[in-house]
Amino acid sequence: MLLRSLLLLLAVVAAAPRCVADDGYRLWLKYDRVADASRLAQYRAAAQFVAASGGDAVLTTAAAELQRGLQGLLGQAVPRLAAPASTKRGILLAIDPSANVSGSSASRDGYQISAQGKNLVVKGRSGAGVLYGVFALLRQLQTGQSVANLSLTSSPRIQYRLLNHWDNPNGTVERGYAGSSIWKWNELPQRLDPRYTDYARANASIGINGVAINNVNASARYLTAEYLDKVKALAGVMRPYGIRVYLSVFWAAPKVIGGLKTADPLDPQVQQWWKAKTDEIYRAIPDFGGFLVKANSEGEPGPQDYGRNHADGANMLATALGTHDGIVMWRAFVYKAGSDDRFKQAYEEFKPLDGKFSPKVLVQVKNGPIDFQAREPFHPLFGAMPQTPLVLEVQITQEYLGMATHLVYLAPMFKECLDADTQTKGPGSTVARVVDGSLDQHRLSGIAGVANIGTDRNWTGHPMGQANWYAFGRLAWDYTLPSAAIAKEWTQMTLTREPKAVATIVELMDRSRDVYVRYTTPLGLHHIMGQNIHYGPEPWLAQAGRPDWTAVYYHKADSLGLGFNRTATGSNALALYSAGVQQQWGNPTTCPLNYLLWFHHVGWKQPLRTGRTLWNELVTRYYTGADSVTWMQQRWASVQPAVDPALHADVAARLAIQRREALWWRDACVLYFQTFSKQPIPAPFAPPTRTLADVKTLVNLYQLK
Ligand code: BDP
Repeated sequence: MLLRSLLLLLAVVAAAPRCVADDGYRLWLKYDRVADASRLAQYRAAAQFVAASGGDAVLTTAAAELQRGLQGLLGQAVPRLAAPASTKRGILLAIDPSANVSGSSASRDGYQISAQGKNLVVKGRSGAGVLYGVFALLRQLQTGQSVANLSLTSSPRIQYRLLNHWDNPNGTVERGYAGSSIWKWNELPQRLDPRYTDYARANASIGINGVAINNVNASARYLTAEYLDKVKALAGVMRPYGIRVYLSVFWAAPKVIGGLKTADPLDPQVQQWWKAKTDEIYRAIPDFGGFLVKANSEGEPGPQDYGRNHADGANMLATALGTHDGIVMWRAFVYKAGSDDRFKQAYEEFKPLDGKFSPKVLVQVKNGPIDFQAREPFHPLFGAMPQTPLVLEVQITQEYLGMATHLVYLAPMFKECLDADTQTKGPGSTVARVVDGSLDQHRLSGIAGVANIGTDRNWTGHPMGQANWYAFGRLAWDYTLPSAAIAKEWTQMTLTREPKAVATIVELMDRSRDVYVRYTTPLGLHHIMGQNIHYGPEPWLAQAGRPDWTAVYYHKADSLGLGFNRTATGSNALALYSAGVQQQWGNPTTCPLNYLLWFHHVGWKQPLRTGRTLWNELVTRYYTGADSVTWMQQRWASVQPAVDPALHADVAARLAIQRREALWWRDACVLYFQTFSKQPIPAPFAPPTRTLADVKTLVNLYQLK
């Protein structure tokens, strides 16, 4: 009797849904059992087996992932068979190089999902294609879509979809806000942290197919035999997920670890060193992706140290790659001290090199001309180098966007750049079409996101930061997806399926970036953040290592007005854009207000098209921006019943910090700029209750060593 009750008790406990606080580790791949009974029945009927034949490693990953997903979502194990079972309905996985994957490109990564008789078939042009198809199918189930007569085809628009890790050998992450580096160099290659596999799965689920694992401010150490052994071990974890490993390289490595006297790209010994090193890498990692290079930028060495240019450097590495299937991504993030306008630097160095790069080289360009500010106009190099494939680099880690305390959903920002029309080949010459290669018929195309991933249990510090990792991958695959649609699928897979809560969260996410811009850098202000740490406001910063690291260099506030005159009467950086763009942005009455102070020095009392003067508009944006954080808090509070309690509390607490810091930004900027405008705070807003001196002490606190 006792035994029977005990067994009964055990059975009850085992059957009960597991009730653990959601620590965020599972990201959007939760695979919790489907709650809707009719959907569950539909899925169970359609997925009684998984059939896949062949030994392709990525196909094997796909089959295992499908089984894992189905087991969770359906609440029952689904067997894998070598061939379809005639009496049952199931899901067939197959590699078919001629699968009809639609899309603009004939990518090997494309997939097709269709009904075939009573079964569903997921075909890919390669193992990776099948894996992406499986994740697409699982996404259908996770978001509660019907699978009856399912027909989906998709192919990525961009070929190289990379995360860039700014991780250092000592475990720190440059501009990382989610703990330490996930790579445990001291343990590699003997111990493979299970987290590497979970990381690879997450990336594959959103179509990412490459990772540059180390900081662009690179250590030469990664090229030593000792470290290549470790990199090889990581590559082995990534490979079954269709992900290739890339390395950021330190330009002076031939000197530092090679014992040479020079790193001159035209020196035969240097060339030989890189060739031998590259061959050594490919012997260890046959599918090695290639090199990412930051050279002659922010103190890093480069070919200019020897009187050579970026093309000399990049082409030397391309020659070293030889017939290996790898590429060079050469960064265009360069600026020299002493220029009148940093905005123009990269353009001036790179534009003349268009046509001089070897076919294996892509030039990697940040979304905007300065440096990952909360809002930048698109980089003028997009459209200006038609003979060179350009990689778009965006920052997923929120260096200038509130790190891991501010909720800022970045898809709208990424899309703002991708959708921007360079007009270089007439209307419709968008940045996206430059990047995907279609505008200038390039064979290679790439996009890179600087990762926001660390050892925090939930990967990204801010739980909502996961959405930015997710959105980057989805947009890299298909930049036409709307931000809100991506936010919706992420929310449904990650936070809740309750429709009202989903709608609320999506709205909050989709507005969050604009809110952030309003309370930090409205109307086109930029680079007025705290020195070095890049956190909080410091618009009064006038002394730094270089003038273009101060704030006053950029906002140019004086008794007359505010903003950087980049028209012909100023630095004339506007001349770097096509005629159509110049025409619109060059005139303050037609320049979008979001870019106004990027290009114009506007009088404090100048009326804007909102009907307010510049000063009043500025104050209005700072105040309404900060108040919108209260709105975000209220919206978040309203979804409390639908979201995991621990996660809800975590986000609520971070929103409270965000509110405090939005007021910090507001007061700092309004009080500081008021010393120039000499204008009162307009009604209905109440002047800050603290003084500028009070606010300045807060900045100092954040910069305590
Ligand atoms: C800046 C970061 C710096 C990076 C640099 C880069 O502050 O840490 O090294 O970008 O992209 O925004 O190279």
